[in-house]
Amino acid sequence: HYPHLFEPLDLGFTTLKNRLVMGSMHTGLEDRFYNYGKLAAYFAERAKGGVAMMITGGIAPNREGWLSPVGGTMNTKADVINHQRVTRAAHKYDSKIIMQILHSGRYGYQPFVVSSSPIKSPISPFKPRKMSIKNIEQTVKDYARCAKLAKQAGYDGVEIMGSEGYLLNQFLSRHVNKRTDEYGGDIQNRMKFAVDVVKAVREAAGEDFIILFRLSVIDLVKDGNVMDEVITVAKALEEAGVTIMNTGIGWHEARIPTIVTSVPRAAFVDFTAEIKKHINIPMMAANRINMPETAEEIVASGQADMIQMARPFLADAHWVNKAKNGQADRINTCIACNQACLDHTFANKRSTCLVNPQACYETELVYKKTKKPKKVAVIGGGVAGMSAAHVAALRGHKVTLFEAKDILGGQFNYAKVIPGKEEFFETIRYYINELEHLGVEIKLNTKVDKAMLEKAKFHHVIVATGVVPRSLAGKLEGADLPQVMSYAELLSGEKSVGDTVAVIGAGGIGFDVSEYLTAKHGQPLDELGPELLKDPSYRPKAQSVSEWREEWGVTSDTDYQTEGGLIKPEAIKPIRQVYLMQRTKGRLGSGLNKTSGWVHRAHIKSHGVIQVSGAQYDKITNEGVWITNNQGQTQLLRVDSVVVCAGQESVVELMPNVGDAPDAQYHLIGGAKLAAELDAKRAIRDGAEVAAAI
Ligand code: FMN
Repeated sequence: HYPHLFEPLDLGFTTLKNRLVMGSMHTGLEDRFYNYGKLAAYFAERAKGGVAMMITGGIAPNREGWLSPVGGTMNTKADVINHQRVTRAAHKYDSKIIMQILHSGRYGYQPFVVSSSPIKSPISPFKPRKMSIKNIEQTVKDYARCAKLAKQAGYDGVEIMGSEGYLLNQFLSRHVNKRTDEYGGDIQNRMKFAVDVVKAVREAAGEDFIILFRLSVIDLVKDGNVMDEVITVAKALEEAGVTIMNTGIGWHEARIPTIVTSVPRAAFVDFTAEIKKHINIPMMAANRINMPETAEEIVASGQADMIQMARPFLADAHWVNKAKNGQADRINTCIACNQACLDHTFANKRSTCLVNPQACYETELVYKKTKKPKKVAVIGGGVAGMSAAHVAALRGHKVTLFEAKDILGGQFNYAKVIPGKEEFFETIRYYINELEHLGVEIKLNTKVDKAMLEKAKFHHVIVATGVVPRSLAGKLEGADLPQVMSYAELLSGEKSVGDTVAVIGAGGIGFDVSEYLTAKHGQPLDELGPELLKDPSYRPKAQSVSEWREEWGVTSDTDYQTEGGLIKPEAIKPIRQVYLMQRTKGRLGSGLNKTSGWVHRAHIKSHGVIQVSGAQYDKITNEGVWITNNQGQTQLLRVDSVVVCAGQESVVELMPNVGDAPDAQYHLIGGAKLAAELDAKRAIRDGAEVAAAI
């Protein structure tokens, strides 16, 4: 299986056992010494899973380079001892481990920040101090010392972070670097700092040490480098002593999405391939590569020598072995939602994974084999129920999963048909395969009642009956008209809409529905028909890379001469006129997730969605929706159809009443426990935690 991915790579002084690398992710565990045991367990699990090499989250070479106050360090003997726990764990299971050295420059969330020029970034509150030449020279030494200590700690190498708009990138590109001394001006000068760092690290750490450099192959910002400049830098870095070149895509402040789920798979690989043509060291592709077919294709076609995946290793620690054993359909695929990894990082919380709550909790959320298998009923085949059934069966319990509908997956079946959310299909596929593999008895089209449950004598009943969309019938005049529908009726293909649509409620689902209604690559569900939508193997087609680039304004010319690879985005003609409305005042979508919300807001803006906030809904008639707007005036929005996205309500009929004492133990999880906004992260974790404890 995947012969190119599993061909070893000889680096001269050492060999990588395959071409698969876990990319750098700051999880939050590296910032506190008392968490290094947990960090070691996290890496050990991935090493066991067969990965050839792993890269730690960014560690600052000095205090100025901290990403946040008191971030992870490698400055002292004590640091060396902490890090040894990590390197031993990786080596125990035959994986190489690399420490990333990341100096945040002006992206640091702390007052000591420095940069090439004293220009504040649009995404951070601190204005940097311009680095003096002495300061630069000292920082070069700090990198070298840090690398030397990393070697002492047992790391097989270091990765020097030169992309994503961090310090070295701030020198490499004119976007920030306005210097007139020998570190500014043309590309020879702008790359001097990065080249000096590599030389110093090579000298300090010796020849038998892997040096990766994460190079920004496309900056995606104004005044960013052109491809010729990127190639010049790549060649100079090779010359200076880099062992493997890694790919970085876009600055954090870029207004082009680079890792969210709507970015097509392998969307940037041709830029990596362009660099590879000009250098002689191995080149690694990165970003939004999450399944073995994609990875194999990249290496087989010669676009890159190695594949880095970051979040896919949070989602499934055993990705590599599963691919090797021909079990790709059992991989828990990264759906690039960011909800439990990057969103947590930005909230200063430990990273984990929406589809794998064990990630970074390896020592805390343990699925122990049971000595006393019990009869477990799980009611509801959404992700909460499937997660519970999966973990319970994994532990050896005898599990029956009941689902009232004829399809497993619950709300994820609606999510997967939203343009740009096709990856959600993979989670349903994963669970269905796992449940079958573990011998869970699945009863579709089965509406369970209390009598039936009592008769079957289960030891545990896990109620995961989920939610129903909140209806406005009886609360808003006209809400029962035929052109008014719930998001579920729309996204299951049961009902269709006209050319003008009002969406009531601008939470996550209201945004999703607005995107579905306006995106030109969306599939018309009413044409597909409910039958296909009920087929769990139906995978909606994702946007192509070229369509996506045109929409966002990213060049398709790998030898691009436009700064940062930006081009003018296409002018979008929305396929429908949509009004997206909310009752509260203020900006729409302010409650969306930090790292993906801006992408959704940008979509509805570019697709001409009319945003209405502070609306009071008066009535719906055949003419449209009557509202009182935030100036107190009555207004008619003339629309053909209305989609209600006004939240959901828990379905809890099957929970016993307080005071009843049924034989079985009952547990309530997921949306059935708390409807609020749909929260798959909590649903999956609830399911896993309950099942881990029975
Ligand atoms: N990249 C770095 O170079 N250094 C970091 O410290 C770093 N921290 C990250 C933390 C989290 C929680 C995530 C999700 C990503 C981080 N990244 C970091 C970016 C990843 O290395 C990678 O480029 C990105 O996740 C896209 O690749 P993927 O689709 O394979 O996940």
